[in-house]
Amino acid sequence: MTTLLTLTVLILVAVAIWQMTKIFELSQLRTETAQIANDKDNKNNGYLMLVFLVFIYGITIFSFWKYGKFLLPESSSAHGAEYDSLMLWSFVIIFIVQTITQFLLHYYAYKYKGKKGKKALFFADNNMLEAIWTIIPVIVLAGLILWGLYTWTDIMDINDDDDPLVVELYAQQFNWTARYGGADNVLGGANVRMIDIDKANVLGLDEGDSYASDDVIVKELHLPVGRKVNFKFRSQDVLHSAYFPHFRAQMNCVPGMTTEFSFTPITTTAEIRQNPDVIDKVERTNKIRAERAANGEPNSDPWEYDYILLCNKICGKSHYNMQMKIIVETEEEYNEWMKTQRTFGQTMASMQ
Ligand SMILES: [Cu+2]
Repeated sequence: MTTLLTLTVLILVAVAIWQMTKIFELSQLRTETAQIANDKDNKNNGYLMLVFLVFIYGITIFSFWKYGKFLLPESSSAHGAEYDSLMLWSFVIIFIVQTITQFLLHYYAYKYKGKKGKKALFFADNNMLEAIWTIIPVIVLAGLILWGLYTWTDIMDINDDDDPLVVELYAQQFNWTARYGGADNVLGGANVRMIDIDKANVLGLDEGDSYASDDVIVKELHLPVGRKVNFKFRSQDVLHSAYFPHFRAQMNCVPGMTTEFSFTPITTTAEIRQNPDVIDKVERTNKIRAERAANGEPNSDPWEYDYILLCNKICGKSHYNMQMKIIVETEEEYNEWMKTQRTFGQTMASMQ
């Protein structure tokens, strides 16, 4: 990669020097006829336009073929399907429009290439044409924007209907911590000023707040399938962004304020591991890892597919590795897991 970048920079520097020499030459006010394109030059450039057209179509098809398999599997949240179809339709429209317009652009550049004695036609305007290429994009874009607005309003409608599970996600350089409201499903008051490392009060919970004593603080996020989760995000230091790619969700974590997002997981971890795309991805990855293991290279342990929470704001040098595992499970499994967790009150009592 570094070699490629260095090579690109060198080529660009060479092109820049060549262009500067050319500008210098042209500024010498010599009227050299060699600088004016002749029919042969125009013809070559015309053909190059067609070659470039084939190149961009070719590279598009190649990219679909080569990188299509790196896309995320189907969404594991209730709102994700709508989000995905909005995205898909936007891409389909952009793709069709770009295929047609690139063809027109390059084909006409080829067709009307310069020729000695050929004169350009002065064509002022055509109302019909202008109406067509104004009205069609207006209708399509207005449709997409309205659909986007409705989808956005729907996704961002955060309310307490349907008894949502309340979970706080706390971001700091460079890790995540999750906090559940406990038996009462209410988060106790917290503030970074109340952080007390000696007592392991790492999230700054208000020890005097009765709601806080049953809160459960964990480093692995467990969610019951089919239940709405209302997330509250806090950050200790800088801007972070809680990114749940598999659930098509993202929200900024801003120091000094609480932000919110809500979604309902609909597929358990066990179920997504049975998804054909996921099985294929795991197989491919583990094949590479097996080769690594055979060569005694690092990162060679077999990989198991998991949902993951990532940070999507470049927040510092270990940003790339700021992540937390998410496990979506049945309600029974979730309850079993929750029973094994210590409450904040218990942790504080053990520190006395
Ligand atoms: Cu971060």
